Amino acid sequence: KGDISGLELDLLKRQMSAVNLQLNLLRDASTKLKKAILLQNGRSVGEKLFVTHHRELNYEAAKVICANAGGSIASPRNAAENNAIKEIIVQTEKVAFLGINDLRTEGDFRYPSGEEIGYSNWASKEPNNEKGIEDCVEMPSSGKWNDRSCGDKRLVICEF
Ligand code: GMH
Ligand code: CA
Repeated sequence: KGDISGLELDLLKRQMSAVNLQLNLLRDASTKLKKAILLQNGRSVGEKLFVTHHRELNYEAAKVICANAGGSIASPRNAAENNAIKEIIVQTEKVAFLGINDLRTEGDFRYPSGEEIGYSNWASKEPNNEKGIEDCVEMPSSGKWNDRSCGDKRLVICEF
């Protein structure tokens, strides 16, 4: 009792190689899917995948679209992620919304989760909260951020 018999060891080995085979098939399938998605709709950076829905919607609608798809609105956490989003914007020739906003407290920009932002890439003189109604953030082809009204319609880019 406690020792593994030769038969049990044999069974375990066969099970391990079956699992390895399935793992390889899964890896191949996921690599293929990723290539197909990236071709027209997105960019990958590190573990993150940024994918556009190709439509322009207000912030709330964009948030719902991304959440329903199992993701969230694109929120760059570093220069590499910012650049990946910028590339989608250049490719689609549209201006996108980021998930970052100061809806809760004016001037205190946060991720949709409520966490404080640890990276920013504001255009010069931004955020300016023009007319006192700019609580969302848009990214044009420069990759630089501008605060903008959440009611405006911008390209939806989600992150997964
Ligand atoms: C003002 C000016 C512009 C700036 C816009 C923008 C609106 O109109 O300061 O230069 O681009 O605001 O911040 O969101
Ligand atoms: Ca602004």
